[in-house]
Amino acid sequence: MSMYVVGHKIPDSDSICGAIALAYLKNQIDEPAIAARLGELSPETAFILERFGFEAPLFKESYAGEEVYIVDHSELTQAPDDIAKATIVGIVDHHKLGDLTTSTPLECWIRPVGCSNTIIKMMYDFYKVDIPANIAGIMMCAILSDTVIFKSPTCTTADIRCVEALAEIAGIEDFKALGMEMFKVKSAVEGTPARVLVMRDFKDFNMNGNLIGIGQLEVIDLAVFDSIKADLEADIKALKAEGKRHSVLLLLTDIMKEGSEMLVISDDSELTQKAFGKATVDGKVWLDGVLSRKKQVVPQLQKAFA
Ligand SMILES: [Mn+2]
Repeated sequence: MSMYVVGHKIPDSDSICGAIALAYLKNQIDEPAIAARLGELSPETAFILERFGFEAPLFKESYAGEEVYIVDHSELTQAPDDIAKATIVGIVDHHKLGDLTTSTPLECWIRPVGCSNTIIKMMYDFYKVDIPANIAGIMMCAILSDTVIFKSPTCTTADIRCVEALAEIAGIEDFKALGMEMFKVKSAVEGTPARVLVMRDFKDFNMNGNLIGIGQLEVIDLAVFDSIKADLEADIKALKAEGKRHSVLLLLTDIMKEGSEMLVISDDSELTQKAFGKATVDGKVWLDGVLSRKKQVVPQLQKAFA
């Protein structure tokens, strides 16, 4: 029986490239594996797969009765809906430990680094398996994406060394230029419906019983949002009204200015004051230096809900 290797809902490049890279490694060590995904590819991920000649992993939402290797998350809200009916055989992740539990022993590769693919590279080294050039390419791009080309406070020396090694294997001389190309693809938001943008990189978190949805759009210039910001604000308001969320937050991240404007709809009008020491004015707040949802937004919100 093959295991399925799958990243989180609304997959990002780390989840997709990680599933492909880890499934390949598992097959090389005689543990049959199939890369899968829980959603559509983002334009950035489509660009990466096209650049290195990969098809999208298998789209599969149901895993009841299957063996599953979890990539890039450990939160129930981000996992397959029927994960409780599956056997989790392993987790590779670089987020805070979530609430997924298992009934059987599993392998865990969890490290506080900038990207799951950095850990997957450690797994290749551990098993002494050579990384093919095209797989090295997608792993490298996933790390450049997650670490915002090394600018994110989540980036570690291990991530940088890893990108350098993978770039050599992939035969990419100027990996920073390729990283900028990726972020240019990410910045092309005009003409895309507001809901698609809000949900493009969206994660739900359970914070002390409150459901908090946090989206993020990383661009090279916030001016791309000038003509559509009102639509985005209206859409997160609609999204909150449709569901059971306490708050819907959308981070508009400027990777060059290195900060984020957060659009806020919340049951608690003091939320950003409590979490970040800055009041929300007219549904918005500028958070200087904030690039990382996992390190600079989620923990601060968790504390506000504690
Ligand atoms: Mn990741």
